[in-house]
Amino acid sequence: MRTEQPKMIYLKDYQAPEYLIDETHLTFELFEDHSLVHAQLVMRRNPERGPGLPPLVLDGQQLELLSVTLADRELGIADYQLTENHLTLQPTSTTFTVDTSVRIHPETNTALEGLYKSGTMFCTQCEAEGFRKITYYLDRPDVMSTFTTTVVAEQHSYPVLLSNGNPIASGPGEDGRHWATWEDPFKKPAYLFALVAGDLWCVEDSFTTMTERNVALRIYVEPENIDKCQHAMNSLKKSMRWDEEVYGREYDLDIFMIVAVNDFNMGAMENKGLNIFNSSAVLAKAETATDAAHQRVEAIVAHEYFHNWSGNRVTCRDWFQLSLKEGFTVFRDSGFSADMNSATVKRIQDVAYLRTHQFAEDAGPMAHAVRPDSFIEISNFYTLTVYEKGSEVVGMIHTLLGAEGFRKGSDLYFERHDGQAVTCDDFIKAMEDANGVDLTQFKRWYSQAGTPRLAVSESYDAAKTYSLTFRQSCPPTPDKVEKLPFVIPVELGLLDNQGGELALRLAGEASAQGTSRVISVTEAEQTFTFVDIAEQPLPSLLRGFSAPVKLSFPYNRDQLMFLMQHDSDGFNRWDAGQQLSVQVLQELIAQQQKGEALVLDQRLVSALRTVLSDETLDQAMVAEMLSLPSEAYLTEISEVADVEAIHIAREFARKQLADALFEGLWLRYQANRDLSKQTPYVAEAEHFARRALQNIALSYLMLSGKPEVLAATLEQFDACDNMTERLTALAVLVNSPFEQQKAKALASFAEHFKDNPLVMDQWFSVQAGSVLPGGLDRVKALMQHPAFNIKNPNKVRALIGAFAGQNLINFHAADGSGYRFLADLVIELNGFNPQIASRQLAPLTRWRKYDDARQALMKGELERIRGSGQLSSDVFEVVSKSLA
Ligand code: B3K
Ligand code: ZN
Repeated sequence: MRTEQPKMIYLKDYQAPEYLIDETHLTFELFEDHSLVHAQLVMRRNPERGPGLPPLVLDGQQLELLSVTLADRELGIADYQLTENHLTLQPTSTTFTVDTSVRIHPETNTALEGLYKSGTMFCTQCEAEGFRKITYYLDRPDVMSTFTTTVVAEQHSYPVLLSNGNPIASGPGEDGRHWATWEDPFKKPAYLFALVAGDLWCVEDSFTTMTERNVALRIYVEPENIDKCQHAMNSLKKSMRWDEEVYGREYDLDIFMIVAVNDFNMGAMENKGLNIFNSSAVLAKAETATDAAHQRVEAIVAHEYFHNWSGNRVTCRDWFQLSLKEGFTVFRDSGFSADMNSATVKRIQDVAYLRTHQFAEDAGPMAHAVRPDSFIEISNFYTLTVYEKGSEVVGMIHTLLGAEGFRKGSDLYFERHDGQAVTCDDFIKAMEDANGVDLTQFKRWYSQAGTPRLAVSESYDAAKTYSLTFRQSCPPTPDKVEKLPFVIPVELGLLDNQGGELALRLAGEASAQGTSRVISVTEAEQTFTFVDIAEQPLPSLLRGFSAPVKLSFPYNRDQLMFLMQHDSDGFNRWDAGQQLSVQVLQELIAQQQKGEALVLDQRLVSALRTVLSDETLDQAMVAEMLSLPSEAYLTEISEVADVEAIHIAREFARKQLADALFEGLWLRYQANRDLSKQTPYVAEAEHFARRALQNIALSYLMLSGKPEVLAATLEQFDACDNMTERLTALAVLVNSPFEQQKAKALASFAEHFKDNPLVMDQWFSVQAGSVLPGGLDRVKALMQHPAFNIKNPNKVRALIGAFAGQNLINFHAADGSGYRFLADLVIELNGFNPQIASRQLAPLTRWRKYDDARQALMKGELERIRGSGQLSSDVFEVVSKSLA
């Protein structure tokens, strides 16, 4: 544990490195009670930093230094300085080599950063600053080197020895050991280094690239998982083809490997040629993974693969530029998923997620710009803002330049910066240069935090002109109070009273330009006037969610119903439904707060009835439209969130809808369940769609409490051939009053899947999410279950993360018991896995949203964490910013 006080690091202090590393030669000797790392670094003075030979300051943490040699001379203790975080040497010439040997302890590394053990295998996670826990190095992304890595380990336990690049040699060693050497010819920063040693099996395939090169593809897993790799392999091949077709990007090494590990702090990691994945992001087959899990595997495999260009070939200069690779790569993987499935549904899901979670982050104490100006612990900045909002920012560039212009820009970016470590400004510059545009004002999206508001008003006059006035503002965030206007691309259309689309001609234009177009709002207040508009139109604004803003327009409910039916933009049809639901739910919340009887506006019922009976609509769209805004979203849009009223109002609406739409839901349910019975499971869009509708229908139907629904649920639970149907049936039972059937289903599920940790994660999550009273006690009891293990991040996320993040009515219990529980847990996690501890803290940082009593309780728990002893820099940063 550190002894130095955590300190803030600023982007403005960036300086190029004093020294560069051209070649890195590593040898790992892996043993059960320690490992040895021998490093040879071929280095030189960075010419950019001018003459002179300043001290060489290598990063290193938790390393036991055994020897250090500089320019072939072994150094004595007086020749170097060693502190908790650094080894400092004095070079005497502009080029030299440094050799070090260190001892490390992967076998006791519970932080899962650096070299560690997951089960019986050795693996690594180096991004962002984990390599310094492996050897002394310049552990920063602008130091790029070639790597040669030799791994030596006992042959029987570790038959497979992997590292980045291509395998070049291997052979037997002494005492039952063996070795393998890998060479990665592409220069890379240390955060992309990877090593794996274990008893692994692999699924093999191959891919022929656009220039007819043959690439070996391998997915390595523990033997019991060998039957769950095919979906990831298919996803990988599709990703490789898509990146060639859509971005012109070809894979570069002879081999591409994925390894699945059970203990992993996040989803996956794009190490060059050797991606390491959380097993939850690789393994999927019908019987054990849901449709959502299949889609997540496809998206993450693609994301990590796409990083080979957006991240590895062109990397970040410093960690403030993280969104350069992450925002862009999320944008790329979203495009891929949209092409593989329903584009509209993908957009709906991404936007719902952004609006619920990223907007909450933007409104909380950890708010930061897409390119932050400062941080204490970079691990805390792998955020929804850097990833999801970063992707929206790239998406706006795409919207402004069009697909062709964007491609010209990305081609120039990759060509100009191949092999370099660059900045977000370099990305923008390539987009500008390739298109001859000026994006200076647009760049404020990278430097200003907070979610912009866009208030729109209209006026129509007899001269057939229709004006829309946009007023933008952005609330203060911890970094800045005053914000300058953003460039906000607004895609819009105008509907006539038949639902047709009007031709759009702005005043001053010679002719109309289509019926859906993008205008750029660049000023604090700006009016756009359309001419030749024969009747008062209804605007459809921010189509496809063309900018990550909170737009308001005074629609009444009838207008929203009209848009739901007629808008040519599928996303806006859904969004009109969401806005209608929000209005209706907010009315119910107000009734509940006033102690009045709850009365549901029947227009919502009739709107959803129309959707439900529309056989022409994509069933996945129907499912999305039937989903009411979540409690988390209703919280996000509240000034002060009334936990109980939100829950009661939403449950009331669900029950009313279930009763009113029973017939339609039942028909849709049965038709799809029949199809599921007749067709074996297929992981494809059309089947995801019908199961999505089948399952949301079932969850409504169960609210009726009718015996035929209970029977149908039990039938589905028992007889289905896939996890999507089984888990939905289980979740429906768990949230139902049928105690006996629930207990029986939970027990049989656990018995059947007790040896499959990923399925048991789902079993934990379903129960953690149960909104019935007594949630905290259930979670505490489940922590005693033999399948639970607090050292495993997936288990913590499945049980505690799901409870605190999604089960709002139970987590926010008025007595503060949920908060106390979470704080205790964070204090415990802080002791062995700071990254996971800091992540789990997020719900407590949202205290501003709640009533005074809850605020006091939440802050009290944050203070308790702050005073609990030695905090990791991760937890320290979040707690201190939350209390500032
Ligand atoms: N680049 C990694 C994230 C690393 C997180 C380190 N704390 C995964 C990804 O975004 O692809
Ligand atoms: Zn990424």
